[in-house]
Amino acid sequence: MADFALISEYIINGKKEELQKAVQAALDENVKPVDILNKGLMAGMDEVGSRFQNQIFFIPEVLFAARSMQGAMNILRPKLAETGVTAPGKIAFGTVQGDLHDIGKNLVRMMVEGAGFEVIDLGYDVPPEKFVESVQKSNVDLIAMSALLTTTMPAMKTTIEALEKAGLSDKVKTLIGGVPVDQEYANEIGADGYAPDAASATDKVKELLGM
Ligand code: B1M
Repeated sequence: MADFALISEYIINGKKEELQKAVQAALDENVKPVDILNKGLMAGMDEVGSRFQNQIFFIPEVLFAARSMQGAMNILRPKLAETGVTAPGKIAFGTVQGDLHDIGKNLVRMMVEGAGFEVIDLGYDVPPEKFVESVQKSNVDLIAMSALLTTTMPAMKTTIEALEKAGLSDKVKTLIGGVPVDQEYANEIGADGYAPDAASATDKVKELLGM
């Protein structure tokens, strides 16, 4: 009998090796991969998000949890694919053009990936055309942009304009985040959403993709 509560505990406490063993043991017992994902891993990540929002957890705890989640997903992903379970959406992440800060973007990406979404990481200093290309070639559902500098915030607007120019505005949602931006700025540049931190970014992604 799979111990989903234990799997969740390992995520919450960032115990990557123990988690991988528990996930493998559950698979060996023929537990459905989708149940391991939803009842064990996701439940754990939801708790991590909630503790982060309530300031019980801070960045290091979230990073450990996210790394554990990634380790578990490396084992689980092929099994999920075999059983026809697909990710609920594809998100392209990038720190906008001119900006080299990627720690926050990586944290947000790990949390969103932990929530079961397929992610493409375009890296940092990402020009608008690379975001556009990710929609055209990889069919992403949401563009997630990060900026840490007041001087690079305008690149978010330029990216949204580039998506509009390419006729992709109806096809893809946009989410922005990072210290210098806020909801007001998101409204000003026509972004579909803004999130202040990694946990709320995951909730916002779900909301924007209609979940
Ligand atoms: Co830079 N830097 N930096 N820096 N740096 C800041 C941002 C700064 C505030 C420091 C300061 O002056 N007090 C300042 C910006 C001032 C401003 O524009 N108003 C600054 C500056 C000026 C610079 C340089 C210009 C310095 C220079 O060379 N003169 C230069 C610029 C380089 C460039 O980008 N072109 C520079 C360089 C660097 C390093 C390369 C040395 C390094 C980055 C390394 C890296 O990322 N790989 C660096 C760092 C580390 C910082 C600080 C110290 C920390 C940033 C960080 O990683 N925070 C930062 C000061 C600070 O914030 N205390 C600073 C931790 C991270 C987890 O938080 O990124 O905020 P954060 O992400 C949060 C939220 O913002 C949000 O969720 C995350 C997790 O909760 N979030 C999103 C982020 N992206 C999101 C996306 C979303 C949703 C939420 O949806 C898509």
